[in-house]
Amino acid sequence: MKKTFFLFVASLFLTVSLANADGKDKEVKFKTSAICEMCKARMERNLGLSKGVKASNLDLSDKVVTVKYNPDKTTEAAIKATINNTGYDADLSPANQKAHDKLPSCCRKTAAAH
Ligand SMILES: [Cu+2]
Repeated sequence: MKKTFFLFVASLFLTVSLANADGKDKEVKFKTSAICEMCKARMERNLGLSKGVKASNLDLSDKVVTVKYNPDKTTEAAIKATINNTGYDADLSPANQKAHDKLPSCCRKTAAAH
């Protein structure tokens, strides 16, 4: 009985330390309307400048951006808004039209892949 209890406590400690292993950062992925390297640079730059975002990487092969963030400082909704305000869709949340229309024509949603 004592041994079982010890194992239980030990596993509890292990779980807690594993959960803290990579700090409190969270990761989220959004499907975006990005098209080219310029889109990638633009989106990653704006995400990098926004509060609470630790890192971001846009994969142009599937247009999914992966964002690492501090949940104490920002939210998934705020990150989505940053992407939308940069001119791109994020999942079902549409791009800010004004920001989208300011993008070079090759980066707009109507542009063909290049
Ligand atoms: Cu582009």
